[in-house]
Amino acid sequence: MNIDSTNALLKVPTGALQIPEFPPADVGINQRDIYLSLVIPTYKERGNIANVVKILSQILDEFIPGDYELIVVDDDSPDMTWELAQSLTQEYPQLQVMRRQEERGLSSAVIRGWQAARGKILGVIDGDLQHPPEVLTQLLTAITNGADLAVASRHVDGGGVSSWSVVRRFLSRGAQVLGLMLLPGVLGRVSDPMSGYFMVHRESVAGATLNPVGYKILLEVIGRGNVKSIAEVGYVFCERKEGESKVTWKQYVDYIHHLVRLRVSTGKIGRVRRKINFPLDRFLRFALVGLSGVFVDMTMLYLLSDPATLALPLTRSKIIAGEIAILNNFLWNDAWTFADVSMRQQEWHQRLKRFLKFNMVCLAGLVLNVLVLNLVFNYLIPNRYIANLIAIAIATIWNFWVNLKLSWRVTDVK
Ligand SMILES: Nc1nc2c(ncn2[C@@H]2O[C@H](COP(=O)(O)OP(=O)(O)O)[C@@H](O)[C@H]2O)c(=O)[nH]1
Ligand SMILES: [Mg+2]
Repeated sequence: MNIDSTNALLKVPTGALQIPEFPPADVGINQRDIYLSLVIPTYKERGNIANVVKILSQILDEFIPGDYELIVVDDDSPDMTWELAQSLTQEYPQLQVMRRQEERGLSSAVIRGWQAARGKILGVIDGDLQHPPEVLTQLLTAITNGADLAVASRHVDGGGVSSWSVVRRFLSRGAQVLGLMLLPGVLGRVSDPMSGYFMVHRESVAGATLNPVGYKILLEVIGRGNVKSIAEVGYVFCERKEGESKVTWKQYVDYIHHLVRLRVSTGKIGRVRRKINFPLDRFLRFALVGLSGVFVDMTMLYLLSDPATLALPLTRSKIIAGEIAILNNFLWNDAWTFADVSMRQQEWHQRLKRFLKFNMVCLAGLVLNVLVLNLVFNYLIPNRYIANLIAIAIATIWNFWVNLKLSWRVTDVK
């Protein structure tokens, strides 16, 4: 009998990046719960993947035979890593492969893999053999001994980096110090918060919506999960033999973005934010667009009314300049601040309607601006610049709030 034992590709989970409390019913080759699900995120690891699967399988077959699965999550690598990995599933039935075509990025790849996992323990290891596979058994032992989270660390006894340049060592440590200042409650709990090699109990992360940017998934797990006890195991970050690192400057920028986002959404600030439920990200984008409008307005005013240029009358120039600034702001807000909403209503008449509403709201905002300026200046603070700042702030909030409720609102309800 010729049974094809190749696993089908795993379906890519969609929606929020949230780990379910129990394994989803429709995953994988067999429905039985298992102990460990180890995710291997890959991008262009064709030269490594076969070796990685072979070594990991050897170790785990010996340590927890039949009680684990390997999940390769490949972001549609141009070198077809996913295809090669898929061809290995005949020989390694505990291996499953997910090919992502819609999403990208290391952290979300790991979470998508965990979402499809059957294991009680969720783990991650790089697919390039820089994480020494033999440390797996120590991590598993630490978990069995009661840790919620076991992290392979370069900065405890037995740990280190083998071939990093001075620059990369410096950046890595700098990133850690910055993180410690911004998020001591998260980064202070482990010696190597940048580690991408760890295992965690499903129940410690289930239910939390993870929201990572870039590379540092462990920060999310500690910051948003419910991790009580942490164990660390030293390891030496090995040299890469095949393929190349995908770390670029973007990862450092992403990292800072990630820290700030975690800072704002967890802890005290996060609790207050959730209570008042204010869309801060959106507001900041709106305010930034508003600032760009000031420059447009100023430039237009100069071009139209300055004696050195067109020398039109001031009021007429200001009306035109103001209107162009409003148009500028509308276009940016439509394409960026409220992109999620406008994407669902792209027809021209819908756009025009939004623009007209935006225009009206901004004009009303201008009236409000003048009113507040007069009130504050005459009755509260007799300093015209401070009064103006307050007036601008109030008008901006007004503009934002009314536009949020009125202009960028999904009106086509099915
Ligand atoms: N799925 C997926 N994997 C990625 C992505 N970027 C990196 N990886 C994988 O994540 C692991 C670590 O990446 P690497 O570039 O080696 O980082 P470094 O070891 O810190 O230099 C490797 O297995 C990569 O193939 C990505 O965008 N998507
Ligand atoms: Mg690597």
